[in-house]
Amino acid sequence: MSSFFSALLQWLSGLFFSKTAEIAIVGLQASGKTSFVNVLGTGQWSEDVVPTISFNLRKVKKGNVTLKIWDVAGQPKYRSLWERYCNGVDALVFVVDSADKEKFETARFELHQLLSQSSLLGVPLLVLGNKNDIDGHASVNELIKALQLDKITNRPVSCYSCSMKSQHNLDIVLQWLAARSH
Ligand SMILES: Nc1nc2c(ncn2[C@@H]2O[C@H](COP(=O)(O)OP(=O)(O)OP(=O)(O)O)[C@@H](O)[C@H]2O)c(=O)[nH]1
Ligand SMILES: [Mg+2]
Repeated sequence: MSSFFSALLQWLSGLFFSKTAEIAIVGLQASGKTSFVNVLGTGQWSEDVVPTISFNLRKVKKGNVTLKIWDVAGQPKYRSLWERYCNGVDALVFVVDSADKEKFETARFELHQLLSQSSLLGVPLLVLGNKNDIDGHASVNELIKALQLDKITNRPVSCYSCSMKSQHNLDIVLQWLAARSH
């Protein structure tokens, strides 16, 4: 009976009290990080996006969940900033252009470099293989292998194939992010 009441209380509090998740989005330049935040915020795809300088902070409200999102620039000169913006977040999102296989090795290096920071120990990781609307894109299994995601053992890791352009799989991505809220 007590578990029934605690489940009921949890359900009611979900209805009336808002929850927040703080998320940092990183990844190489042109992988689609800002496009992702734009699609989440507006529900609309737009080609009209410029390379990020340093970072953008955006708040996106979905139901009773507010996502506070650090959209960090991916060009090489900004990558040393990633750890600073990832510090203290509820989840890390690493976006990869799954159609640009030549960049996988650099993406793998930068991802593992970031995760080796002791300040980020245990923070859940979501890897998004973006641009799956493009022919020849890598599958989830190919991404797991190329980015050596199976070697990450010190945190929960998920990987989805998606497209900001066609909005494919964004519903499960949003569910994953909302589940990090508290
Ligand atoms: N085909 C396709 N193109 C996409 C998709 N998502 C983003 N793009 C394009 O990829 C390019 C880069 O997108 P951005 O969102 O600016 O990439 P970013 O990761 O924020 O780049 P930086 O801010 O430089 O780190 C743009 O021309 C987008 O229109 C997608 O799902 N499919
Ligand atoms: Mg950007």
